[in-house]
Amino acid sequence: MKTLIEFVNEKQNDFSYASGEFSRLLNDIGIASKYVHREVNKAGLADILGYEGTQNIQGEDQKKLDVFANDQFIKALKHGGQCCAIASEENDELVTYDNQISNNGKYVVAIDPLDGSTNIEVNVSIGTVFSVHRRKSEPGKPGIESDLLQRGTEMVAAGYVIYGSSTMLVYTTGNGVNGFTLDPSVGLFLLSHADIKIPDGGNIYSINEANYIYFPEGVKEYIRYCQDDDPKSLRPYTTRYIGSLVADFHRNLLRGGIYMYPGTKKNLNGKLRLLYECNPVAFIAEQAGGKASDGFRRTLEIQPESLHQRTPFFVGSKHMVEKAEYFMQYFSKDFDTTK
Ligand code: P6P
Repeated sequence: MKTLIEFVNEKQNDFSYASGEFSRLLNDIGIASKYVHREVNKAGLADILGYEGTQNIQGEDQKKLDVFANDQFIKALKHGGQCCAIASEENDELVTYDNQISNNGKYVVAIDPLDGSTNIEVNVSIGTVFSVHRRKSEPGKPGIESDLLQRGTEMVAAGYVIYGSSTMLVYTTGNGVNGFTLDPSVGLFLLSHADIKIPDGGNIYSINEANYIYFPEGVKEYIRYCQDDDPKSLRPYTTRYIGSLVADFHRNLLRGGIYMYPGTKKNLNGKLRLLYECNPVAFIAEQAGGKASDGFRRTLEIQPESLHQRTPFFVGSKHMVEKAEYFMQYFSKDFDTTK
C-alpha cells in the first residue's frame, strides 16, 4: 500500500508552482497528527483530561488535549518552515513565527486542532480540520490576517484527521479526495481510500434536533420531508448525529448523507466556523462530488471578514443539499445572512 509521503511526492507534479514546499507542509501535518493520535488513544489513562483552566475565543473551556493538539500543529508547521501564519480555533489572535525561514513560508493554515473535544472523555471520535491557502502578503515578514481571510475557492488544500476506530487523514488538493489510514505499528499513513466519491443521494441526515424550535422554517420543512411516512415517498431516512463534525461528515462522505448546522433564531450564523471547519469540509465535499452551502450561497464563495466568524452549514450528498436549499429558499429567505 502506498504511503502518504509516496502519494504526496507522486502528486507533487500536480502543482506547477510547488517544488516540494507544499509536500513538506502536508507531511508536517501528518507528523503532528501522529502525536495527537498517540495522546488521544491513551486519553483515558494519562492525566491529560480535565480543563486546562483557560477558555478559547468561543468561551469554551479548553481541555488539555485541545491545548496539546494545538501545540503539536503549531510546532510541526514552525519546524517545516513552509507556513508563515496560522489561524487556530484555540488562539484568539493569528499565530506567527519569529524566524526568517517561516517568515518566507509560502502558505498559511487555518486549523481546528481538535474539533469535538467535549467527546474526548466519553471515547467518541474527534478530529482535526485544516485548510491551506497561499500567502498574498510580501514574503520575508510574518503572515498577516488578510492572508487568512481568503475565499474557500482560493484554497490549495484542505483535510481532516479523524481519531476514531482507526486514525485517518483525508485530504484534497483540488484533484479529488484520498484517505490514508494510520498503521500505528509502523507509524505510517497508508492509502486506504483512493479517490473517494460521495453518493449523490443518501438516507442519513445529521442535525441536532434539540434546537428544533429555533430552526428556520425551511429546515423544519426539510426534516418533515425526510420523515414523511407516505409509502410513495420511498424515503427510508435515518438520523445519525455524533456531535463531532469530522465523525458525522466522514460517515456521510462514505455512505451518503447530509450534515446540517443551520442558523437559528438564537444564532443567525449558527455555530460552526467558516475558516477552519466549514471551508475545509466544503472543499472536500465538492471534490468528492457533493455540495456545501449556507442554505443560499456556496460556502467556498463566502468572503471571510474575521478569523473566527461562523456560518450556517449544509454539507453532503449533492441531491440532499439541493433539496435542503430548496426548502430554505422557499420558506426562510429571511435567514440569508450573507447578503
Ligand atoms: P452541538 C463540536 O463542538 C462542533 O463544533 C462540531 O464538531 C459538532 O458537529 C457540533 O459542534 C456539535 O454542536 O450544538 O450539536 O453540540
